[in-house]
Amino acid sequence: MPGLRVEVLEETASTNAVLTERAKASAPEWTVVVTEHQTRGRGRLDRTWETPARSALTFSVLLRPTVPAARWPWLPLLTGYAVTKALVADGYAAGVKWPNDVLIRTGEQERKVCGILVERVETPDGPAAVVGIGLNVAMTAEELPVETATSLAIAKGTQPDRTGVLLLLLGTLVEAYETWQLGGDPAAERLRASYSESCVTVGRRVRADLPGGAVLEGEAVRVDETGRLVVRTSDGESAVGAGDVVHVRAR
Ligand code: BT5
Repeated sequence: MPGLRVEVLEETASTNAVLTERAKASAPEWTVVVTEHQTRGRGRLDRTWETPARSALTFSVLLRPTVPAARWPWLPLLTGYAVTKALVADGYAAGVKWPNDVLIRTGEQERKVCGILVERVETPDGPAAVVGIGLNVAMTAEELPVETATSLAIAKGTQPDRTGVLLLLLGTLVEAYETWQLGGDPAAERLRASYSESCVTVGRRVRADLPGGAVLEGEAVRVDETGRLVVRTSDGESAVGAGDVVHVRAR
């Protein structure tokens, strides 16, 4: 188990931004920045991540992967898988929506409980990954920023302990990352299998909005070796890359 260095900030704009600065100043792997109140949380593609003070877990973890560059696209998926594994272990009906939104199922509905933003940062010590995780923990229905969201408290009907959930998430992230990072090809293949099992997108009808306005619609059939989602349409199979997709919606 690596040494975690956890820094807790009362309030900050974005933990990813703070950790990027720490990474450039040579912070070691497994430096973690947590905030009680994130005021300008960042989503992907310039979207925002909104959470009221003390109601969510908003934190970032610094990784310095040594795997070949071609494997880096798996990091966001690995993180989504690790969060899902922790939530399932804690009794939630959680699954990953490709590539890395974590959803909780209640009845017929699937709602987003966690968003992940992984950013590659160039540092004097080589490229690093800033892994940002936002998990809705204590929010009430009124406090949710969008209709498609949920929180652990809403899913369970009781208030979970935020510190306990943080430690659980860090535990599964450490385990999944170290196994993948040290285990070569067999571990990469095992991650693909485990990720695919926890991925609620595979087997569903999806619509991917591609850059430039093109739309791909069909059945998501698998996740390939590079982490892309393979979609079968009447024209055959196409692989959709994590960077290309704005939205994949299950029908
Ligand atoms: C994400 O983006 O889901 C990545 C969110 C990453 C947030 C973490 S918090 C710690 C770290 N520091 C940061 O600054 N960021 C990271 P995306 O897939 O683009 O989803 C953003 C969309 O999710 C928004 O446009 C809203 O529709 C929705 N959204 C915003 N806040 C939400 C919330 N609390 N729960 C569920 N959905 C939310």
